[in-house]
Amino acid sequence: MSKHTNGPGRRNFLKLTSAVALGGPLVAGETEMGGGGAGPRPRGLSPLKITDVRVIVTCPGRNYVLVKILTSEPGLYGVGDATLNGRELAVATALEKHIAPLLIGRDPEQIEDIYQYLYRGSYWRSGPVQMTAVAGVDLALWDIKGKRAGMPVYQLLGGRTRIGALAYTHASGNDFSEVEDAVHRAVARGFKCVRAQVAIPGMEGTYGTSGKQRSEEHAGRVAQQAGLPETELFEPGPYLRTVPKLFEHLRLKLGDEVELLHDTHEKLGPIDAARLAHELEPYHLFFLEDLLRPEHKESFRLIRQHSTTPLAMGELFNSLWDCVPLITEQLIDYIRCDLGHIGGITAARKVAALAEAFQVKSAWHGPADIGPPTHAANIHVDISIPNFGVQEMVFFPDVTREVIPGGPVFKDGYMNVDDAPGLGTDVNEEAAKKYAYQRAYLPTARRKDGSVQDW
Ligand code: GCO
Ligand code: MG
Repeated sequence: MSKHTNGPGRRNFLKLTSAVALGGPLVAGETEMGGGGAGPRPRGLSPLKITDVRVIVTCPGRNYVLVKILTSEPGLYGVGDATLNGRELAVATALEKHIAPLLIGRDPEQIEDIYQYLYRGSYWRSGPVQMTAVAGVDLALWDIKGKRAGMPVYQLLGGRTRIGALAYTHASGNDFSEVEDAVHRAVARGFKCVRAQVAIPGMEGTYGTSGKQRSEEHAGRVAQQAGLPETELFEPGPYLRTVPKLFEHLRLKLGDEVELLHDTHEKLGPIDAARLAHELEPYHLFFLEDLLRPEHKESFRLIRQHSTTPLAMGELFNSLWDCVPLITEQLIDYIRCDLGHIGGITAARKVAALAEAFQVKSAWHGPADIGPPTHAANIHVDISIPNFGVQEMVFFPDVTREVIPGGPVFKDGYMNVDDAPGLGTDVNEEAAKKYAYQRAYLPTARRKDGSVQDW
C-alpha cells in the first residue's frame, strides 16, 4: 500500500461518522487524495457550502421557474429548472419557503444525500409540486458538480455511450394531408422520428393540434374567461375511428422508413386503449404514448395481452416507485418520465438502471413547458446510459434563449450537448426581470354531455 491514502483517512472518517450520528450535514473535512508520480501531492477540493438559493419566476414566451444555487466558492453556482405548467407559483413557494432554508450551509457536492433528505426527509413524499422543486435543486447541484470538476455532466454519469440522442418532433394538422405535409417538413429538417396527431372531426381542439372549440358551448356551461383554462371536447368513438386511418394514410404516402409515434395523452379507458394499440399494429409505430391515466397501471396488462404495438408511459409519474410495476412486469417498452417532475438526474439514473434490467428503454418527456436545463439534463442522461430509446425535443424561441441561454443542439436527427462544464445552461437574471409571470393553465377537456374528461 502506498503511503498516500485513498479516500478519507481515519481521522476524517471519525469526523464523518460523528457528523452523521449527530444528524448534521455530511462534512468529511480535508481529504487526502491518492497521489503517485512526481510533483506536489493533490489535496482534494476545498469544502463547499450552499450560501443562497434564488428562485426566478419569468415568462419569456411562457412561464418558467429557475433555481439558482450559489456556493461559498466565488463565482461557482448551478442553475436548475423547476417549471410545473399551470402550478408554477406553488413550486416557487415550496422552494422559497420550505426547501431553501433546508439547503443553506449544506455541502452541494452531496447530491444523493440532499435528494434523500428532500424526498424522504419531508415525510410528505412525492407529488408533482414537491418533486418538481426537488428536480430544480438536483439539476443545479449536478451543474455545480460538473463546473467544479471541469466536466460536462454526462462525463460524471459514466461518459458517452452514443454519438447523440435520437430525437423526435411533433407533426400535426387539421386533416390527414396537413399531417402528411408536417411530417415531410420534419423529415426535411433531419428528423428520423416524428409524432403525428390529427384533429378529430367534430372535435376541433383535439390535444396536439392547433384548432380550438370550447365544449362549454356544447355543455351549456359558463363561457371561457380570460386567464382561465380553455376547455376542449373529446369523445372516444370518433378518436378511435380516426387515428388508425391517419396512420394508414401516412404509411401509404410516406412508406415505412420514417419512424412514427402517437400520443394518446392518457385519454382512453382500458378496452379502448387495447383496441387502438391492436388496430395500429399494421402501421408499426415506434411507440404509442400514454394510453391510460397514471392511476391505472394494472390495466396495461390487458393492453399487452392484445397488442404488439410498442408502448410508452410515464410523463405524469413523480417517482421511481410509480414506474416499478410497468417496468418489472415488462408492460411497457419505453419509460418516459419527466426529469423535471420526478426529482431530476438523481431520480432518472435510478429509473434508467431499473429499466435496463428489464429491457425497457428511456424516452424522457421533452415538451416546451419545461425549461432548457431539464432538456440539457435529458441529453446528459441519454448519451450516458446503455438503454436510451428516443428523446422528445423542442426548438426554443429567441426570447426564451435570451433569458435561459445554452442547452442542447439538434443536428441530423440527433440532440447533443457540448463539453461545457456542468449542464451547459444558465439564467440571465436581468433579462428574466423583463418578463413577468402571467397566469396560465393547461387546457381541460369535457365530453359532449359536459362531464370531465382527461385532457
Ligand atoms: C408530450 C406531452 C406534453 C404535455 C405537456 C403538459 O408528450 O409532449 O404530452 O405536450 O401535454 O407537457 O404540460
Ligand atoms: Mg405526452
